[in-house]
Formats: sequence, C-alpha cells, structure tokens
Amino acid sequence: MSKISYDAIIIGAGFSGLYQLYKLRDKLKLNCRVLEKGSGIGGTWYWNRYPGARCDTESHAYTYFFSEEIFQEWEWSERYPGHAEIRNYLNYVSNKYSLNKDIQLNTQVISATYDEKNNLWILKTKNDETFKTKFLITAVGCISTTNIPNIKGLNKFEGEYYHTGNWPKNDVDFSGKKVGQIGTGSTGIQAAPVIAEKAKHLTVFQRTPNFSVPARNNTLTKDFKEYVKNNYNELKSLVKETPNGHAFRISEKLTFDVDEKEREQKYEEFWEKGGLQFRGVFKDIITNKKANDSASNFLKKKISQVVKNKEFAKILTNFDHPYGCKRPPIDTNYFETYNRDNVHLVDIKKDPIIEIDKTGIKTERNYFKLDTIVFATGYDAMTGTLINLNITGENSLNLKDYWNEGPKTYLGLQIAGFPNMFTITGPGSPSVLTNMPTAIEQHVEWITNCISFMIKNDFKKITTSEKDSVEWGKQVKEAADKTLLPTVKHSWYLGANIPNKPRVFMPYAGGLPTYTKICENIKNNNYKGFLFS
Ligand code: N01
Repeated sequence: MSKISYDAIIIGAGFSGLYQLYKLRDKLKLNCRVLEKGSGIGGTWYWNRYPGARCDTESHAYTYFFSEEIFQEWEWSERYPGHAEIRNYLNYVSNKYSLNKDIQLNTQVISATYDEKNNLWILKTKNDETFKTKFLITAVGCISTTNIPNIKGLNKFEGEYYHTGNWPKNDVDFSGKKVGQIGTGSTGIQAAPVIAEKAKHLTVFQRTPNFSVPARNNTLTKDFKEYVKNNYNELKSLVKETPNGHAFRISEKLTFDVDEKEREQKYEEFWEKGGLQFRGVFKDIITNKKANDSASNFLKKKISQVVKNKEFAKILTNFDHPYGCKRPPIDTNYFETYNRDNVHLVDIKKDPIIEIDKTGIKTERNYFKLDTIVFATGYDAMTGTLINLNITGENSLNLKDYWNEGPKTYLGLQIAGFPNMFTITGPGSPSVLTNMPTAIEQHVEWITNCISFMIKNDFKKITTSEKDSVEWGKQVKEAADKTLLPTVKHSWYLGANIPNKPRVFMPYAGGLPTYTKICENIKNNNYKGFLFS
C-alpha cells in the first residue's frame, strides 16, 4: 500500500477533470493527479457507447472554448457529435497538453476522508492505494451512477442485459435477437431506432411518454465549418450569454404576442430546424403553463401525424407533464420507428411489469419472450456518484448523512464541513440544465481562481457555512419555482426516479449568465460565504 501526496487530486477524467488538471497543473503549477475509474478518458462518453449515443448539443457549442488553438485545430464532422468522435476529441486535447501522464486509469476511489489534524484529504482506492492531497476536486459528472430498477426475477434472466450507461466496449450484436428496451428518456429515444434496425424484434416498455423534436443531424458542410472557425469569439461569447449555455438564443417574444397563424409558422420553422432550440421558440414556454400547452399541443399533433398505428400514437402522446420540463430529448427517427413491422410498444402504466423470468418480461396482462434486455432507465443523478465516493468531512460527518434530506451546497461548488473540497457542476449549480462544457469551464475557472487566491494569501483552508448553504438552497428553490420544472413530480431533476431519494429540485434554474454573475460577485466580494484560514 503506497501513500502519495499531491497538492490537488481530481476524481474523473471527462470534460471537467481534463480541464481542471490543465488549469491547476499548467497554470498554477500544482502537483496534481487525476484518478479515473475507467480504462480510458472521456467520462460520460467513456461509458455511454449504446447504439445511437450522440450528444444533443450541437458540436460547435459542445466543445472547449478556453483555448482558441484547440478550437481552430479540431474539426467536428457532424451537427451532433457521436460518442466515438467525442472520445477522439478528448484524447486529442489530452495528448496536446500531455495530460495523460498525470491521469491514473483503472483507479476507483472508494473513500475520501478529511484528516482534520493535518488539513489533508486521504483517498483510498479499490486497488488498495492511498493518496493524500491538500485539495480534492470531484469531476465525476452529474449522470454517472446507473440505475437498474429492482424488478423481481432479473437475476433469473438467461439472456443478456445491459444498462446504456455501462455499455460494453465491443458493441452488442442484436442481429436475429428479440430485444426488450425499458425506458424512453433521452437515451432510450436515441437507442430504439438503431436497435430496431438491427434486431429481429424490439419491444419498447414505456412508463412515461416523452416529447421529442427531430434532431436533424447531418454532416457539416465546408461552409458551416468555415463559419465556425471564423466566429470563435462570437460563439464563445454566445454560449456564455444564453441561459442554457447553447449557441442559440431564446426568442424575446412571448407565445401570445403573436396570432395563431404566426405561432404555428414559428413552431413549424423550429420543428424543421430541429434540435433543442425548439424550447427557445418563445420566451415563456418553460414559465407559463398556457404557453407551454400551446407548444405541447403542436408537438402532440406532429407525433400523431408521424405514428401510423393509432394505439401506439395514443400511448406516445398521452402526456402528463409540460414539454421541456423533464429534460427534452431530440431524436433521429424515434417516432418513425413505431411504423416498423418489427417494433411493438407497451404502455407499462396500464400494463405494468410484474417480473422478469428466465426467458422474458411478464407484465400484468402479457408475456414478452426476449433474448436481450436494454435498460435505458437513467441514473441516480447529481448526488449518487458523490455519495458513493464515501466522503467523510469534519467531525466524521459522512456526505450521505449530511445529505439525507437532499443535497446542500454553497453554489454547487462547496459543501459545509468538507473543507478544501470542490464539486465541479455539483447540485445547486446550473449543470444539467445547460450545455455541460460551458458550465464546466465556468466552474473550473472559478475554482482555479479561488485556489490561486488562497496560494497568494497563504490560506491553507477554505470552507463554507451551513447558513450560507441553506440560504443558497432557498435561492435554488426560488429559481426553480419561477419555472414549470418542479411541477413534474416524476422528474429525475427532483430525484423522483430513485426509490427513497429525497425529493429536492437539484439544479439551479436561474440560467448560466445569472449564476456566473452571482459567482463573480461573490469572488469580487472577498469570496463572501467562504471562510479562509
Ligand atoms: O434517463 P432518464 P436517460 N420502470 O432518467 C424509465 C442525459 N443525456 O438515460 O419517465 C420502467 O431521462 C423512465 O420512466 P419515467 C440527459 O440529461 C444526454 O434517458 O421515470 N421505466 C424514463 O423513460 C438525460 O436527461 C445526452 O416514468 C423506468 C427512462 O427510464 C439524462 O442523460 C443523451 C423505470 C429513464 O429516462 C438521462 O437520460 C442522452 C422503471 N422502474 C442522455 N425507471 C446528450 O446528448 C426508469 N424508467 C448529452
């Protein structure tokens, strides 16, 4: 068992871990180590290799902006980058800055304990290694702990089963197979069309219908690539100015500022454009129920027009929540997939899954014989991975106990009682409501500035208070309550997908520019709410 000391240890080698390493090692000249569970870098994109896995953010925004050199050197090939291309991109960045030499792969952290006497964090790994560090930075992603529901009999199933977020590296051969897919979130909606093309038969088990807008993916033209290269500064400013960190603006118009004809034209125009920008067609879609109903009805009509089987169309449009208030998916031929002869849809709200046995899935009224089950059933999002790290702070307080009524953080950046530990895109920050790399860059830069401030002032310890965390929690709630987002009681934003998880709206919904301003004001106000010693 070795004991190695560092200035900073970063857990995770995805977008956030790589950039944090670059900033702390190359800019602040700290002695750093990244510990990564996977056998390669990429974070989310290391694990998510399921059929159809690609980013819902357009490639010219799903990118680092901190270096113009990277931006100019790298060329994305499609409107939405696929999982393999994103891994290639991150490997290119890692090689460019020789980040690899300070990244330790195949290293799962199993505990992190604050040693109060020495003001150090002690990390233990599954390989029985021990590390010491002054600063601990979690770069573990928001959706990285997979959720396979506890369905009776799964252990008896003699076929193969997979979770999309833990997909085998050598792909899965669906040819000639009868496949069952549980889950129709952003992931399931990407996976089903691709699985259906390969499998003998696909049965989709849907619990909640999901709005989806066509992605309209395509290969990028020479002209568009040139436009991107020539507009680095403009695009960099744009992603920082928009509430969700994307490279498109939300309309200034309200839904009922225009007459019905113009409204329909706008919806049509954005449906044809495709992608996440549909939710920006009018300013009030996410805040005004009547406005939302108007957009939702348009989408319902569109879906019903695509799906030929009337029974399936009814199941797919039996919405119980407003559009965009669970994470809105975008798709390539998702609804068209239900027009294939080899695809069947089961409404498990009406015909619930009872159990899985040796050869398939039994619902209350039917039996489905299957060779393979795909769980597209989501994640213990935002808090699951942090809690599973088994983090113990001051006074032997474990994070799991501290968060037993839901996450409490200051700005999603620090947790009271856990000194010198920073959480990149932690709960209470805009994170999952934004284009992740934009939110990540803002957090990494803030953390780096803060550590630099400590070094300059010879501070050894930073912590935050319970009082400021509770106050921030109120602001997170207030921001959410100004939108329709918390009205969806079965959303993972509230932790509702995990049995017994506290129901707290976790991300900050006030928008990235407002949040960035708050963080900057706090920094310029001598890091108000943080305590240094
Ligand atoms: O997971 P989800 P996901 N029995 O939780 C169903 C990001 N992402 O992996 O809605 C039966 O959204 C569940 O049903 P319900 C993105 O942020 C990004 O799809 O809870 N069904 C739902 O249909 C996204 O939001 C990209 O009733 C069960 C599905 O499984 C996040 O990842 C691409 C069930 C889970 O949907 C997670 O998406 C893809 C049960 N017991 C995803 N439990 C990018 O582009 C759950 N379900 C970057």
